[in-house]
Amino acid sequence: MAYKLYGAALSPYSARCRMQMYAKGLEFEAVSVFDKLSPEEFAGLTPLKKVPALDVDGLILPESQVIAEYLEEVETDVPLMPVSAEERARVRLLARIGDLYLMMPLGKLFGQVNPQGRDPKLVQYMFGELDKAMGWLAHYVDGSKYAVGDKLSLADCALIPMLFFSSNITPLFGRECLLCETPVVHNYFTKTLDDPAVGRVVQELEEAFAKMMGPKTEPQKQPAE
Ligand SMILES: N[C@@H](CCC(=O)N[C@@H](CS)C(=O)NCC(=O)O)C(=O)O
Repeated sequence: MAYKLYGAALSPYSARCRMQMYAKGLEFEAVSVFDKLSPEEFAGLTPLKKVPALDVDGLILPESQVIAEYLEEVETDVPLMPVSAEERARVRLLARIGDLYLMMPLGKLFGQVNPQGRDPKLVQYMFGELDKAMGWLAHYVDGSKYAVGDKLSLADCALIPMLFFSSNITPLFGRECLLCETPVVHNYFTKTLDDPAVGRVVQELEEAFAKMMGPKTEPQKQPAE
């Protein structure tokens, strides 16, 4: 099958699909939607107008979770779902906690990054929601290298890009290491970077995030004349 992934470098949902496709060893063409397509062209592909969308020989599938499940069904050589029903349920639960309860406050905080015009009450509320979601993740992850069991799963594909965002956005609000405040999650995030598919995606996200933030001002070594 010929795959084309319509995505965006910084989108955690696109990163979720890339991680799965890297782990499965699937070839695909990556199309950076917001650079390459007009809004009309993208709307012609999917009325949701959201990335990612996967083109499978002309069939366009939107929604990262739907894409993930589709790929699990058709590309079975490297499965990213555990065998037992209990572990499979936990994979789905963790991805769902990420989708519903982690991404909601993160999305709102992303809109508040600029200190000018920031709404402190909204920010405080969203940090409360984020803290709750981190606590729920801590309850359900194994606390080892992978979220569930001893292999990469769809839970890792969903969560790692979201945790990358949590750890990069929150310092802009003065919470220097949000993940360190939840050691089980922090441990999981740092250990899983060893996995080649995880490491590759996190590096891509780091590059895209650095590009978005612009060049850092180097500290002055010499006193100004
Ligand atoms: N539930 C969707 C969320 C996708 C999403 O919100 N993508 C964002 C980028 S991270 C987007 O395309 N935003 C553009 C828009 O909403 O118009 C999924 O899992 O794929």
